[in-house]
Amino acid sequence: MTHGGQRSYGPLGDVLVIIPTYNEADNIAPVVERARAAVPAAHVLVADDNSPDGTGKLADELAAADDHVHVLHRRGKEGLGAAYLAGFRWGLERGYGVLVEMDADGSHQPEELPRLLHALKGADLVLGSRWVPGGRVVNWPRSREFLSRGGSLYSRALLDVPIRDVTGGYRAFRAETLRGLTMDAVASQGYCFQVDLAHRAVRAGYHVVEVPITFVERERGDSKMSRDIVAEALWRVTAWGVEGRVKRALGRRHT
Ligand SMILES: Nc1nc2c(ncn2[C@@H]2O[C@H](COP(=O)(O)OP(=O)(O)OP(=O)(O)O)[C@@H](O)[C@H]2O)c(=O)[nH]1
Ligand SMILES: [Mg+2]
Repeated sequence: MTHGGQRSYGPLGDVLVIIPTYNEADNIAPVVERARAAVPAAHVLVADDNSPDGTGKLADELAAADDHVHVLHRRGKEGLGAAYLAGFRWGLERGYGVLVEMDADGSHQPEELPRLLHALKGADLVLGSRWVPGGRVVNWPRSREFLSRGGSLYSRALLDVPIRDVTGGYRAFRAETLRGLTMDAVASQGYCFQVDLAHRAVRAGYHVVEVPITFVERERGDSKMSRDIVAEALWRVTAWGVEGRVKRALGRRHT
């Protein structure tokens, strides 16, 4: 998607990869190591919600051994959205130029990060996308693929956003893009946090680019996907869609 034709973009600046964790003890060390190897200059911030399985302590050990690794300890499980908002704040306060969202479970392959960062040189926001040509999903049951594709289609139609993979969570934001989105009002927690941010970015006129990724289903640890998360996404997306339509209809009558 392009807004405003030719635009010049400034240099990217320092990169912070934010990895939210809740009970990812088996995954945290490998994913941090892979991220550090894929983009050696990047810093990593683990945003842990006081995981009962000791993920936070393991992250502390990684941070003690590597000055590019940091840990944000949060009080308890408050959802993916809240963990990312806290991580973004942490990174913006410290002057990072790029903030990356990456799951801990290996679904978002750190080796693909250089491609996302390359695309960000000419964009405000880059989305790793399963549903553009070249994108794919490995080891997903039909039911999960149906839910994800359906969720993206529904959001795309209702919110009128020209994005194929609206629910994905492998993303690279320029710091200015995050600063330009009014985040105080973001209340979404699960997937719809991702829909919410993409929707806000498109509405604000940012140049959003989708880059194909190969998404690999988690091999270790438990999914935090739940019926509640799907339900939240469904009602919030529907409410945003209806609100947008009502506003546009009223706007037309007044002009
Ligand atoms: N800090 C924090 N991290 C969370 C929370 N919920 C999920 N996460 C992390 O967010 C990432 C995505 O969660 P997953 O459980 O993999 O959810 P998912 O990818 O939708 O589900 P699967 O496809 O089944 O893996 C993982 O790194 C989780 O550890 C939370 O409440 N707080
Ligand atoms: Mg996952």
